[in-house]
Amino acid sequence: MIVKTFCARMDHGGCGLLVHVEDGQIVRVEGDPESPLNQGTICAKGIAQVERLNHPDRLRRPMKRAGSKGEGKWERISWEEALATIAEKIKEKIQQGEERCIAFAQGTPKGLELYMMIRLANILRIPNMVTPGSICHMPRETAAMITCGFFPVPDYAYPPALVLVWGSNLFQTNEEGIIWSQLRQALERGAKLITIDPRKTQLAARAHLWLQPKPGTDLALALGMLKVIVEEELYDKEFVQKWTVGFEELKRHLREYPWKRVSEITWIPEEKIAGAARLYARTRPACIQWGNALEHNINSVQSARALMILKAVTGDLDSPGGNVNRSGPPIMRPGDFVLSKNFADKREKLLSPEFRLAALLGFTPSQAIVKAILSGKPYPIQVMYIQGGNPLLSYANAQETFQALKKLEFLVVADIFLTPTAQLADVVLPAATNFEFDDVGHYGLPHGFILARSKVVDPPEECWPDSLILNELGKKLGQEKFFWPNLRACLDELLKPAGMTYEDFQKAGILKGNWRYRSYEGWGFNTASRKVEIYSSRLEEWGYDPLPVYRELAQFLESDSGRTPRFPLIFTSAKDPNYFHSAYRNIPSLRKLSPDPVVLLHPDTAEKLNLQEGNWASIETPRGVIRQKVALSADLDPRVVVAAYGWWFPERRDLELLGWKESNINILTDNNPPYEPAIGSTNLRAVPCRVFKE
Ligand SMILES: Nc1nc2c(c(=O)[nH]1)N[C@H]1C(S)=C(S)[C@@H](COP(=O)(O)OP(=O)(O)OC[C@H]3O[C@@H](n4cnc5c(=O)[nH]c(N)nc54)[C@H](O)[C@@H]3O)O[C@H]1N2
Ligand SMILES: Nc1nc2c(c(=O)[nH]1)N[C@H]1C(S)=C(S)[C@@H](COP(=O)(O)OP(=O)(O)OC[C@H]3O[C@@H](n4cnc5c(=O)[nH]c(N)nc54)[C@H](O)[C@@H]3O)O[C@H]1N2
Ligand code: SF4
Ligand SMILES: [Mo]
Repeated sequence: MIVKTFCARMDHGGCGLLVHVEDGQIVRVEGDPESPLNQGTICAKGIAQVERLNHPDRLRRPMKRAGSKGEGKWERISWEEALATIAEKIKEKIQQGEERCIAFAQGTPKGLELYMMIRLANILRIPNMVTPGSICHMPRETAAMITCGFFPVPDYAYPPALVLVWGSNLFQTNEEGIIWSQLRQALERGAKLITIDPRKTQLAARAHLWLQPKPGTDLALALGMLKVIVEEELYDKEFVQKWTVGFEELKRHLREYPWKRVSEITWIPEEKIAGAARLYARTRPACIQWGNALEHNINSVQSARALMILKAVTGDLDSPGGNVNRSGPPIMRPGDFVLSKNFADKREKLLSPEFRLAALLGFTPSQAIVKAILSGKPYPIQVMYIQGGNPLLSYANAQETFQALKKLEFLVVADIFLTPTAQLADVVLPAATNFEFDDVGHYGLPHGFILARSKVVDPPEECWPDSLILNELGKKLGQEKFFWPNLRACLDELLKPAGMTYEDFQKAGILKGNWRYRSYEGWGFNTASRKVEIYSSRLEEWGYDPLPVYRELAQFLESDSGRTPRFPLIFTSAKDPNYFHSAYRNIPSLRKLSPDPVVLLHPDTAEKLNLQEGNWASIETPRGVIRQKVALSADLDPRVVVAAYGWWFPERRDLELLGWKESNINILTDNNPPYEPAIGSTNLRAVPCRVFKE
């Protein structure tokens, strides 16, 4: 039997797949040639899903801790007991009037389960919902909303005449479900390419112009490019005049970014900055493909704002081949699904209301939770439920995260494997995963469509979909009226406003909204001024910079006051093409492709450090030391190293929590202030470090 569905959980998903089933087991997965997003392409991770689903180490039944935390002793329990235990803990806090001491946490959102979790939290008036939002997508999304009232996606199909790829490795990450082959097709149809990346990625290698910035200086570069475009009058005068506010203020602001200063900050020659700005502004239509790298420092929101301004002044915002507004299908809105009205005063109750953009979206940055667990301030967090996340590997400052998770009174983790984080839990729940239940892909994403991620096989043994776990937990907590008899009923309700059932949706596969260009022409933009707000009065009102101001990242300066810096190199990172964050190191075919955590060094740097390809090197910051295996790349700036992210060793049962701290990049990162002031991003990249031979 062959079932059509969509890929998920190996990145943000989106490829249409043909899943081959024999005797109730998935035996093979291939790309669906009829799917418009990928047209038959598939990647190594997509193929490897078969190994993941049938993996011998999968969690298959609920368990509770038998020994001390992290000791690795477990006792099998029934779902009845698991749910009753969790409900009891939650009820206890609610009865004490301390529901704020509970936190729900989600890793990368995967599907409907995120919204189900927020729904349950809102019903129970649990304020803190931790997500990677402050360092993933939300800086871009909020910057876009504030500037023009929608999240602009690249219009590859038109196609653009130029694509500016900025801090994105789209060919290997398919960031936010924009499948790489869409960009490749635009390039094949003649689009010019500018890439901004410290690494020579596949995209950089084929770019007309590759700019190699000092990591963490993107905002300065964007301001430098804007200065060229404004001074040389390369912008779309009519659009700027008619549809923007704050252009004159921007002009004045840019005086503070003379080319020379920008060049010194970014390490990019002045002429190259000007060349990129001219090529970008003169080639119309152009779109920007921005990536996650922009969000991994304390300038995250303002960097995204600067890129929004670049999109706007060229006049390509929401026009064909630019970055467009894709309205979604008329299904239940996420805000309604999560019952945000039931907890209207949530913002005031958050741990960190000072991050106003995070509060607006209703999430709590991870460091705020970690600090509250450890310090009890502004109030303690004692109970935590983590779903589909591995904070020991993904949160900044892993040592502190470890201390915090250990200190919790009660920790529940739902995962498909016994990760280092799950090993610290009191109760572990075996999640079913994609292909094992019906789900909606791209729900809540701004791409203007949703995908029917149909179930293909039953989950193994006692694995349950996350959404079902929460649905049943909700009922156990006496909230029957907010939950459903089964997940299909929930999905039908979600689709009802579109006049269809989940079954109808499955037949359609993809459900799009009503897409049109320049939708602002009727009502204007969805901002207070009805224009694109180059100067943001909203940010000003909140006490933030109304125009993007570049700030030095200033990390670990206290330990580098001597004449020869102790931490002379800078590390940055990128996602591994063959894994999803910290997951799937236990999948044989993927491990063969990326066997070790690899740190990339320039050959001259390696020589000075007496390191050779294949040696194990130590990487150190004031937060800690890790080890990774050296590979050389002459394309790197000698002052920069690229470290691997997400590493633990599922096979190393001899190491504490399966080697959670051996090679984990977040042992090196910091979670202390300063933070990005509006959303709470921490510096995960551009971190000063020292590298030495083991
Ligand atoms: N230093 C540094 N830190 C980073 C980043 C970085 O680039 N550098 N990237 C950041 C970004 S962008 C993000 S989004 C976060 C990601 O942070 P996390 O989401 O915490 O990272 P993952 O390793 O993907 O953890 C997801 C877990 O979900 C499990 N899982 C898979 N499918 C399912 C399922 O269906 N149900 C359940 N319950 N579990 C499932 C996997 O086994 C895995 O253990 O990390 C951030 N941290
Ligand atoms: N294979 C794979 N795919 C994934 C994921 C995964 O873990 N693995 N994770 C998913 C998630 S949650 C996310 S958020 C996306 C992220 O996907 P992307 O947006 O592509 O992000 P990254 O791969 O983290 O980094 C992108 C590029 O930024 C470069 N870079 C590093 N530092 C800087 C810098 O300071 N400035 C600039 N301009 N560039 C820099 C890196 O070299 C890299 O090539 O990928 C998604 N897809
Ligand atoms: S590119 Fe992403 S969505 Fe497509 S098959 Fe690979 S992992 Fe799945
Ligand atoms: Mo992410």
